[in-house]
Amino acid sequence: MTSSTASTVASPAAFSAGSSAVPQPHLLPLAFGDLQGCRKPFQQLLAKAAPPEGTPLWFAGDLINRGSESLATLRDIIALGDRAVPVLGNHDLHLLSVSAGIRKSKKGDTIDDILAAPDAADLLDWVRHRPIAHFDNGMLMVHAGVLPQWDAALTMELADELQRALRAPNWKETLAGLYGNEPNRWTPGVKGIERLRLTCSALTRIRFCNAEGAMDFSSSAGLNSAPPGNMPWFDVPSRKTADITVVFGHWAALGLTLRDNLIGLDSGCVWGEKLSAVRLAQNPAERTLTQVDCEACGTPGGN
Ligand SMILES: [Mn+2]
Repeated sequence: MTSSTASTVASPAAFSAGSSAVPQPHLLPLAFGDLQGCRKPFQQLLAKAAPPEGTPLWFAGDLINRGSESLATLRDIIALGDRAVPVLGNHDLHLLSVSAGIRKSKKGDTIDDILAAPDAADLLDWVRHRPIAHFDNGMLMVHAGVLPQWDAALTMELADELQRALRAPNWKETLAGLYGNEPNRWTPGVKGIERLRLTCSALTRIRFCNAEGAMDFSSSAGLNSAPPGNMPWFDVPSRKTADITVVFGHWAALGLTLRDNLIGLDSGCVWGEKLSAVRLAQNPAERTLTQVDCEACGTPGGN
């Protein structure tokens, strides 16, 4: 699984390789935390990190919502072409659900500019066709987390089932069936919409679960707020993804979390804290962190 790319330094040719829309797979990806429509911090962070031209740019989901520039941020990501590798987060799915009449817009949502755009149908179509999980070179990226019984292969298999269902003609019916907290634990025999809902809950919503991997959604606060008998999903003993590096966002109250096999990127930009990006070297010692301060991006009082 290990390749020489972990120590590859951008060659001079990478800087003159032509269009920035052409991904250069030999370059280490640069992974961003939840943008949530915070366009200026994103642009500042991209300029500060200054990745070589063609560097794959990974996004841990929740590209939009709650920040002040959802539409412009979404357009920025789409304009990156194949360089951009986003996975879907709960806010991205919420956008699709509101557009489809499955859910109502909530106080604090900032997705109206997307829904009212003249090309809204194209934008929403782009969002709906993004992956739920991405695995490359020993790095697994999901928005929220994974269940302890899932290894990388099973995670990708389940994510693929969900993304195929969201691309099928009856996608609205699927999307409407993804909401709810049950089932909250993995059983290999779970089928149909319950299987898709479980996959969606884990990959886009999980924070805490118990030692058996039963998810508890009652707390979205920090590590000290674990419901009784629960722990962060990544601290479950014998978690089957412990031998790879899991890259995720979603958990702003957790803050930036860097371990050898874990990269938690949501450092609360939309809450006025920081936006983070990490260069995804396989060797933890070669990873580099870049951050910018965020201010006046979120709209905690609603819109
Ligand atoms: Mn989220």
